[in-house]
Amino acid sequence: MIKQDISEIPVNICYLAIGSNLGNKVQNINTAKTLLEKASIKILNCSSFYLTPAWPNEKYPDFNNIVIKIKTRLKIDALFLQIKKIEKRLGRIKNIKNSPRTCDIDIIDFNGKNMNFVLGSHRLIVPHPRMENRNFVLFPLYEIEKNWKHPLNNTNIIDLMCKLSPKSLTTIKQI
Ligand code: PH2
Ligand code: MG
Ligand code: MG
Repeated sequence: MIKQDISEIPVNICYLAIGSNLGNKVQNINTAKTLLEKASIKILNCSSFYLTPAWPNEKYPDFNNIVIKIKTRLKIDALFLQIKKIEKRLGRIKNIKNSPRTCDIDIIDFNGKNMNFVLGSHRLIVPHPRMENRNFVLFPLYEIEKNWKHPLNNTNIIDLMCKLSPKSLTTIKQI
């Protein structure tokens, strides 16, 4: 068998949103970053932390959220499996939808592609289908990638931010 030279495997550029609203939120997010780096995922850029009310149930603890830009030779399915492993290691348990979680890592954009497929018990849709309405994704993404455009319709990130509700614009705090 001929071994494939690593340099022949294409590099993927991807944006991930990481959130935590349970336990030591900052530490959870930092641990997630360390574990991603250990899994052959290079972090190219990282936003500041943003504090946002839990969506849709504001009675839950506030979230800390960040967005990172990564480079990896992992294909999207392998990346997704790594993400699920890391969420598990951080103590995430499968729970009621949108209930508090120690760590949630979402693939926002993978090579600017549109993808929609089933992986085990998950349906993976990229770009993330609800990102346009989420201040906690758009603000940190804008901080690290001012020229980012939505892969489906080419809308630039400032235009997406302008469409957020007035409340979404005022309840997010950069920390
Ligand atoms: N993630 C959710 C549901 N609600 N709200 C905020 N503010 N931040 C999140 O990361 C978040 C959420 C589902 O993963
Ligand atoms: Mg999420
Ligand atoms: Mg998720």
